[in-house]
Amino acid sequence: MGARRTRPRFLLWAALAGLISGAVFLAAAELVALIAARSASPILAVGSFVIDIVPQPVKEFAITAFGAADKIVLLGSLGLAVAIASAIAGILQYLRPHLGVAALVLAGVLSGAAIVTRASAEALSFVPPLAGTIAGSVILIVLIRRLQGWREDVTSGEGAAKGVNRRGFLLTSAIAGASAVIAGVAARAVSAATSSVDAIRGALRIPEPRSRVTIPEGAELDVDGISSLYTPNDQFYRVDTALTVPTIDPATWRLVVDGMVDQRIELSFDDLIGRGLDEYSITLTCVSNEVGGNLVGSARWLGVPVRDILALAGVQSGADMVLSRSVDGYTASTPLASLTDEGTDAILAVAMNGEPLPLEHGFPVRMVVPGLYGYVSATKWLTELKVTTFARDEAYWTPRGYDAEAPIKFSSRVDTPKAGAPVPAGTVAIGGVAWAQTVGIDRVEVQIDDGDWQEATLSTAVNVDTWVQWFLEWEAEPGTHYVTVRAVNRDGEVQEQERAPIAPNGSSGWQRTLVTVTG
Ligand SMILES: Nc1nc2c(c(=O)[nH]1)N[C@H]1C(S)=C(S)[C@@H](COP(=O)(O)O)O[C@H]1N2
Ligand SMILES: [Mo]
Repeated sequence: MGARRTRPRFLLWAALAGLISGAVFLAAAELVALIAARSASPILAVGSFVIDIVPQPVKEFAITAFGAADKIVLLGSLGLAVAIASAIAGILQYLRPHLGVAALVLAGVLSGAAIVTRASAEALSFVPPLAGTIAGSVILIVLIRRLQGWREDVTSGEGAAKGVNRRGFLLTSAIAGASAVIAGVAARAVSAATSSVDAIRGALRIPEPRSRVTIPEGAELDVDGISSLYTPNDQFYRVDTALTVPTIDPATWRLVVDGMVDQRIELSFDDLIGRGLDEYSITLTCVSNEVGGNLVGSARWLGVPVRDILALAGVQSGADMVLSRSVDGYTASTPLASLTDEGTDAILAVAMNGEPLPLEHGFPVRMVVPGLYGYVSATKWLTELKVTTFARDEAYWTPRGYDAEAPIKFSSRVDTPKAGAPVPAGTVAIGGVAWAQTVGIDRVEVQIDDGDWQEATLSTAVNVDTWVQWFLEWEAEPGTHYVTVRAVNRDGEVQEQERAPIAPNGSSGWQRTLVTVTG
């Protein structure tokens, strides 16, 4: 075999060496992160960075196409990109010594920059990417040296019999590769399992509220296929930019109220719940909810009015906005009036449907504001309320294509029959939910094909901030039929018919479903 013909094969081995060095880089960083700085995982930091910089239409597409799996898809793509880049680094190092190491150093610097600029950065956050860079580079240098030795053995014809370099390369590759996979996976698993916040949450006892929401007779209809009045926590939609769920110990949690206030204050979790909790029933809606979509859910929350907490600090005149901030750096801009008006139940919530907030839904404290889309009001893992002005401060989504202020557009949804699920002819219940937070639903109307609008039966409203259920009995005849639904709110306004996309301030339009009735 001549030197030229062996080359492609060695390039492949070099790519493998690169891949293994990349794996060692990540595994070493994860291991060191366990000790030095839990939040400083290069792959997660780069993932979070990508989430923050991807253009708004791409993000929208990801939420629509992958739903709750969007983060897994992101991590998978990132893993693939890292694998390709590592393989290239291996080939570079083989062709031009130092070039591959330079690529790893660059990866270390870039991921290090992503880590130390995150809101959750700690003093030692630079250590894990540094450790990864060193470990990855050492392995890359050793493996490529062995590989070059192997190639010389082959081309010179000497040593080939002994095969020292070949065996050395293969053995080092196998050991380094296997150790990296085992150590990397174990470090992640340990990190997840020992984030003791799960256990702390399990042991946390939230005091009984001073008041409970009265659920009136008839608040929940007995019709198959309609969303329940309250959405179980494990079925509640989740939307956020957090690649991994922030873990906050309530014992160390602090809420800072600052900005345009008479005095900056800091509250502990006990300070907050010690003020006394009340129960609130509020339907949350995401601006990304399409007509007929499921990014909306209802819960009973225990919380403290935001206005009471703001009053402790003393809001100064001239302020018109509260910028709420999450531990992960996320921010929302809420009009001051939506928080302070006596008529609105804007709260700092600590419990959801009878248990402490689930970690994914903002444990230990989040905001919930009736009538405003989640992105401008419902900050999870809350750490700061900054009293300010719209002129001075901007929230996370504002430079990313969404309005700074965004009241919920009232809407209605068909839950049953489901589009694409044929129903037998005869009496069919058409039903769903409708919401008009802060105003209330007056009625829901249904149109079959081009027929007259018929008024649906409503459940008894718990309050104006909670969705109502609705249904209409229909004598369905065989064939295909269009079912259209619209709501009328208690101000007498009819739901907007004209379709609008979710950006910049929420979708609108009447939901129209095609129902197949079998004979
Ligand atoms: N920290 C943080 N809070 C956040 C978000 C976020 O990305 N980060 N997303 C907001 C958006 S867009 C919505 S719709 C609601 C969703 O709350 P849920 O996930 O509990 O349903 O949370 C809001 N609070
Ligand atoms: Mo949202």
